[in-house]
Amino acid sequence: TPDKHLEYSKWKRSPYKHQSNVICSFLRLDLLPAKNGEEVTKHFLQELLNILLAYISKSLNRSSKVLDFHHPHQLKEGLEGFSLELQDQPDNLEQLLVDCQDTLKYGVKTAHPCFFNQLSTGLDIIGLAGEWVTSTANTNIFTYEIAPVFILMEDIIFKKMHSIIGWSEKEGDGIFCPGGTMSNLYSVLLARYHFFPRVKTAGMLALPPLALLTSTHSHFSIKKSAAVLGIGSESVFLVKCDERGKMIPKELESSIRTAKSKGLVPFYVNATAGTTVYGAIDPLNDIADICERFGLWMHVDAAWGGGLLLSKRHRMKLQGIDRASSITWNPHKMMGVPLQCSVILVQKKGLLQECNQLCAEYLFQPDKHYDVSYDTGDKSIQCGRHVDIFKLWLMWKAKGSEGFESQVNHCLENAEYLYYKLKSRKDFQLVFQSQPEHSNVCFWYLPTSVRNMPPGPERDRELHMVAPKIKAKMMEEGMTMIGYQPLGDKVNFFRCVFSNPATQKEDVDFLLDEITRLGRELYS
Ligand code: ABU
Repeated sequence: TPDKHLEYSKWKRSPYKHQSNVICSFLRLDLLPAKNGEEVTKHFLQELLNILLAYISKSLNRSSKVLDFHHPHQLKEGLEGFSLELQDQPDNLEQLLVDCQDTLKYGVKTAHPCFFNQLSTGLDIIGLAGEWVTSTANTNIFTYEIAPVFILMEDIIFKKMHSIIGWSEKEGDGIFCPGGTMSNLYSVLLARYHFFPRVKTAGMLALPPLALLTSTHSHFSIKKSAAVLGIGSESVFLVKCDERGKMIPKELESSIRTAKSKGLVPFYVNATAGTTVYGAIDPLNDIADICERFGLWMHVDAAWGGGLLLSKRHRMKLQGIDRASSITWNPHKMMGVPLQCSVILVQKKGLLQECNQLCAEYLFQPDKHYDVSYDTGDKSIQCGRHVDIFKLWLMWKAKGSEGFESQVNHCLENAEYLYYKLKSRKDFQLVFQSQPEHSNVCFWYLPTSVRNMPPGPERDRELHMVAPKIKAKMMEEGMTMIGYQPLGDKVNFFRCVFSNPATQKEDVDFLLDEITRLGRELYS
């Protein structure tokens, strides 16, 4: 109404939170595509941008908290006017802005330099801009018809990645998927189709009893893939690792023989380049030799380790990756691309298409007026797909390959710094003594009481409780965040990972100071 638009000019003059009586009169229906909705839309989005900018600055401010922790029941009950409940009546635009602000307030600032909890950390501003552009374009990436630029960008990025891996120009294909688990699922699906193409139409009846091999330290998604694909998680043979978490090639050979002796048909080996907890990289060339000898599909789960390929200093750790039949690589981890951004790369051209295509006639019409090989959506097991390429492409433009290289090197330097710090301390113990290959550093904090105990089950029981107790207090206070887990015969230990370019050595020092402070408070 004209009155409302008069009021809008008042709103425009000062921040929305002091003008609630004015902005309260605007609702979603005042935004575009409403007639004359441009001004309200512009103002609403500008206010949102202010909220986002304030959040980004706060996330990068070391004196602000990483999180303002509340238990699920507290958030469900509602906090200071922040209610998750939905009503029949629409809320006004001011309330929506406050909801956006509160959503960020009670979330976790994963961009904070002291957030060490996950493999995906940080917030790349160019990547964020890319995600905004992508959301504004709001298209699907199944056909060239509706995503011409994005489809070509995918093609360019795949070629870049193939060449970094060392595949020839004639080789290589790929598809973006929602996360590393899905990328790994594709690898099992493709391997099975490669050896048993009848499975696509005849299903499980076309298959002998199959076996997959992966290491005890590998990601759970390999077992999950076997379960999802009807192969069964019991058909996954877990190959023993050395004390650093690397698959032992001799053990792989013996597991293959064991599977065969049980009447199973091994067809797939997953080698991990960057295990989730230790960051271990399996001996890829040795595994490739074994796969060649036994005629098996070799997949490399480089979800975490793929980023190392961009560093001249570290890429040799992945020697042999070019021999893989398929590779998972998550740019949303080490390369710092905003979530989500994950690919499955396949050496054999055309296999993705053959394995997954169903030629839906309403989408993939063969008689379109352009080169329909660019309608890449039928390579996917999904129909609708989010555009994950643009933020990666834009970041690559902004940094160049060299920018990614220095980012990766910086993260590994932080890991090295933490490793040497821990080595010199009596109140910390490294889980394994050798320098980590990736940016994972695993360690125990040893309160004096535990340090004074002789090795044995009683000490282990005590030590097992240290990390969860410290983590609980750490989350309540909110100044930093780090993960912990048990692994094999090792009781709960901390895992620190570096993928945030904003993290500096002073943040590493702060983490150790915090663990020590909290530990002393809990165990004094
Ligand atoms: N495997 C997905 C990532 C796990 C992590 O951030 O620790």
